[in-house]
Amino acid sequence: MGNSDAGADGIAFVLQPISTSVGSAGGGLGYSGITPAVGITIDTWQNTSDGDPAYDHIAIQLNGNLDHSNTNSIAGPVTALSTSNNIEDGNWHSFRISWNAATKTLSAYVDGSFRLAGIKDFVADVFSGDPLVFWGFTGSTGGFNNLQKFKTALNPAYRFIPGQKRCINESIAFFDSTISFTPVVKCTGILAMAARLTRLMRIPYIPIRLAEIIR
Ligand SMILES: [Ca+2]
Ligand SMILES: [Ca+2]
Repeated sequence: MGNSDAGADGIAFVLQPISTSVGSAGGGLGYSGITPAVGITIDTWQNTSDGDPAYDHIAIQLNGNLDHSNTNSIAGPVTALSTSNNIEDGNWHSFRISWNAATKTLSAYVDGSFRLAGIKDFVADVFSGDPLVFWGFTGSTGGFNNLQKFKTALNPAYRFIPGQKRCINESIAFFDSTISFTPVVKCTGILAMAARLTRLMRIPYIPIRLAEIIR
């Protein structure tokens, strides 16, 4: 999230059905205005107009609406880190999202600590019954900024055959170079394939099925 406590603005993990949607204005984390959508926001700048607390916070917010005081606010805000009010410390932080399709519970963990959960039938209530949506991250900065980055736990890679100089009509060896804090317990079918293609083609969103439990 950068290394300046005076920086801004934050990022959002976003589920949404239209892969080309983009957000607006710095305080919107690149998520503002994207609808329908489910977002887990990590916000490092206090916008009083959104009801932001002074500390760096995490929340679950629907339909690109960053205001914590209306019905699009599902959970939070709480501190993004369980141990500090500041997440802009120059360190990588693990971010785990879990969707339990049976209990309709979306949970978020940072650095291994549970932060918050929201219970809602997102497929029915947000996506009009469509279980196939895209995931990705948005982010923004404004007059105050930070270098905000994310990397995925799923890490496909490829290698050329020794001496190979081109890929047209020649094969490329793909392999899984994923490093995870715990075993990746469910990554099959469309998610696994799309993750590989996404990584290689630099597509910002890949499709997943909300019926699956993400770990
Ligand atoms: Ca903010
Ligand atoms: Ca901060």
